[in-house]
Amino acid sequence: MSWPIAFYSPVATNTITKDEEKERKAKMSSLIERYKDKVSSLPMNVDHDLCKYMGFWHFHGFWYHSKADFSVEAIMALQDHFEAQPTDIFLASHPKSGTTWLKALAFAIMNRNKFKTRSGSCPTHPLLTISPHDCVPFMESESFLNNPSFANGLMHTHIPYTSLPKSIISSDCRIVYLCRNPKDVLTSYWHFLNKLKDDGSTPTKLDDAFELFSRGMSPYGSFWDHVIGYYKASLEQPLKVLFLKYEDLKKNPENEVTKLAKFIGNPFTEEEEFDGSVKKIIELCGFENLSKVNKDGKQTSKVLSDDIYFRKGIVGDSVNYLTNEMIQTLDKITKEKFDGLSISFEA
Ligand code: PAP
Repeated sequence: MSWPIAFYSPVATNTITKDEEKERKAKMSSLIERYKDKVSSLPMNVDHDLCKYMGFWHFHGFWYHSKADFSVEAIMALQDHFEAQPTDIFLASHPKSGTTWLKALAFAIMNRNKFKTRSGSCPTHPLLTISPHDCVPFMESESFLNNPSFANGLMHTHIPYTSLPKSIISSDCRIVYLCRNPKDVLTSYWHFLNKLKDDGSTPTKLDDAFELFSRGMSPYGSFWDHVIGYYKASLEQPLKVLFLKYEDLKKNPENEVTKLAKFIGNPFTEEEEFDGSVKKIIELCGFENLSKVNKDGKQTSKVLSDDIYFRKGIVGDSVNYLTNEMIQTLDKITKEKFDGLSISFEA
């Protein structure tokens, strides 16, 4: 890229500094200007600040108080300039599919030898004090900041598979995709949206969130098409793309975490399997632990308050919110979209 790609070091910061915010805004303004013509030619939904790019809906311009920069302009810039390294690991997901959990697990697996103690959890482990979002950089946003280099090659993206920068597809880097039941994704997203509206603006009605979600008008586009892109890639290139499910992680964490460690090139040794290392990582990254860390009142994430990423962390909570009609509609879309693919959800 024309500016250095540098990532956060896993160090807690209470908030974005004024200089960082200024720098972020300046870079985003220049991106918005650079891609103005390209963006203006895209189909738009003005009511929801969305535009359709390469088959998926995305926010454009400054989104949400200008703090979160994951807009279509950022994707275009990454497509033009991002250079993946063969050793990179990209964690990918549709928003609200368990990103925070996957970030914590991959970070804990990759860095486990740095924070090893004989007796169990290491008191200086970053995940005991800071957000998984500050341990694993978000490509669409943090590639545009000059932060201390954190070059362990672990990143996260919400970009659909077919819109990824070409170097990610063509290099030997690996991708781990996490998918979740769409009914729980919608439920989680609706709560998230309304938590974001802490400025007193009118809450989004569930009916409206459902309507948009079922039409594929979510940030990063249709949930189903997003999943299909990565799922098909995982079938075509199983050594490059690992496809995981939130529900499987909940049901059989040891199996899934072992699979994840092997795929990202950090398999557990026989000794580790025997001495409980896998269990310790699962415990460290569990909802109970992470939400406690992030509920102690301090904001560690540079983008949003950490609390917003932790709600219930369970499977099937959607039944408590969605109407029968909504459930039937979403089940029908899922059945039609995933027809012929082995993607299914119990709940
Ligand atoms: P993001 O895509 O915006 O980063 P993401 O982490 O994918 O968000 O979604 C948040 C969901 O993951 C929340 O689900 P819920 O609303 O249904 O409760 C959140 O509670 C859940 N979550 C966060 N951390 C964990 C974890 N360690 N284990 C299980 N679920 C988790």
